[in-house]
Amino acid sequence: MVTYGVVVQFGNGSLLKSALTTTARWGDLTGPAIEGAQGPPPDGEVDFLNLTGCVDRFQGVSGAPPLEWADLHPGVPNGLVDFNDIGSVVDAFRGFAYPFPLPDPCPSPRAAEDGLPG
Ligand SMILES: [Ca+2]
Repeated sequence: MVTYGVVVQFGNGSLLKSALTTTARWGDLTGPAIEGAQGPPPDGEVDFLNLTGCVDRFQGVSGAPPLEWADLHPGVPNGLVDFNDIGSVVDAFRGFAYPFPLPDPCPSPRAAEDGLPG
């Protein structure tokens, strides 16, 4: 899991104060069902539920996790959920490390909190 600070810079150069967000654990794309929720959010566990969630997204099943959560392969999402994504969930379930290069470093969370670039 990685925490990012997000800062928006408008065309006039003004900055919108940021928010911090943390990625889900590798392979964790859903959690237990929540009544009335479409695609329950990740719960910190990588278990069989995540595998079935990815298969459900592949098959277009109603209530499956969103594409953005199930698109685990390649490292830069390709907008598709296919057998490579399902295989990535299996690999994560088996305890394999995240296989893709990490993105370039982002500004520190403190700089993001202050609304500062870089
Ligand atoms: Ca994919």
